[in-house]
Amino acid sequence: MADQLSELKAKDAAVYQAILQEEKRQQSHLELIASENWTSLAVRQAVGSVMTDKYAEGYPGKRYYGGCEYMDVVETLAQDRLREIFHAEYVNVQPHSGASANTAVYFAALKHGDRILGMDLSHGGHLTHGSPANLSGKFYQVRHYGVDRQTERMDMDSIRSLAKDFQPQMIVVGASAYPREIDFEAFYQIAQEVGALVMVDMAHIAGLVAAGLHGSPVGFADFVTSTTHKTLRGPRGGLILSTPEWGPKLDKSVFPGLQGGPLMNTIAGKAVAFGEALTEEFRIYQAHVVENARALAQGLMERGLRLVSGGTDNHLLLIDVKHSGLTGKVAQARLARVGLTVNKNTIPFETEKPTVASGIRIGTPQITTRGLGQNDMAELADVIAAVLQAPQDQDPDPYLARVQALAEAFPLPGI
Ligand code: DSN
Repeated sequence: MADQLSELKAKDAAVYQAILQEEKRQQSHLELIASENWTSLAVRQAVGSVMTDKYAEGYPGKRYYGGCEYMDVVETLAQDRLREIFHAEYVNVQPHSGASANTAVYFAALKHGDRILGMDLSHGGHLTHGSPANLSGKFYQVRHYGVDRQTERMDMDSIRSLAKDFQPQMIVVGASAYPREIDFEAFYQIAQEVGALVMVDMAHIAGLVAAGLHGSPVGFADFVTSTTHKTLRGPRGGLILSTPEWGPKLDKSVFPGLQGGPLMNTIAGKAVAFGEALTEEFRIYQAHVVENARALAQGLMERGLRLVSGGTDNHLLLIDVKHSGLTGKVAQARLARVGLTVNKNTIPFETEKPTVASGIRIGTPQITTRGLGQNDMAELADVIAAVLQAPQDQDPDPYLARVQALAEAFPLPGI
């Protein structure tokens, strides 16, 4: 990478140094943030290209600027590939982020003051699913469903009762810290019973869905949104899938409703990533993501850690570190000292502030992109369990050395 940045090095040493340091940090640490991944060099080259210089407000064939012929080429490629991956009829690749995609759907389908039913943030939901801190919680009346206290899984009967009582205009499905498979068909049936629309935000699991390793929401939702940079392994951004009748409203809601010029360099990167997602190699990669998550979960539980819901069906696990006498904040800091990057996370029926939290969330997408396999999960589980269960004054160096050995054995591809 340093070779490719010679101009930046000469012109802006401060930014160059920060990029180089970040690259070194990513190389030397194992990134276990469940929502992160490592894009291919081809994706990063598209994102870093001259496509960033062009205004292209509008959509392919209907732009407000001249000179958009190659913008149309990349956006059409991104759209066609996205349609093929998820078998969707309507697609929009312009949302700058998952939050923008969700907001665009709300603006297309709801009126100010309508009712939405979404998953509670502390049970694994997302800010844009009706948190009072987010626009979705300010513009709409919100009620939240959570997981069952015993099973720590979604209980469809209690969600049905809640929906019948609240009569939402929209049910929002999807999560950012839920380790179990989501039953989209059951949500769709509930929505049919109460006359609600369904929006599935599949940001975390989009790569698994693309690979057929998690049930698809397409066919069981009026709208499907996602980010492009998590399991899907594309550049940072968002997307929307829907049915053709919603197309005109969604197009207008994204542009000019919510955004101006699309980020055409990012859309070029999305096109490349969507092309990658159509390959057999990608399907095998996703299978390894899930296998690694299961192996890591198993290894951690065997070493005495408590996992929310007792395991995982997808790419992430949620560890209840309160059970080991820690807070999420302390656990995150301890793991950082040995080169493991995780995030503190609230767990169902949380008793701490979100800035402290009782859990940590761990995901396998990025380490799987590096090539770590199931055998390495035993080593990783051993280090994580030892660091979380050791006394406060433990010496981190032996564990740091073990993490560094793994990081060196599996360098990030494409640097
Ligand atoms: N912030 C993302 C995550 O970490 O899951 C969700 O948007």
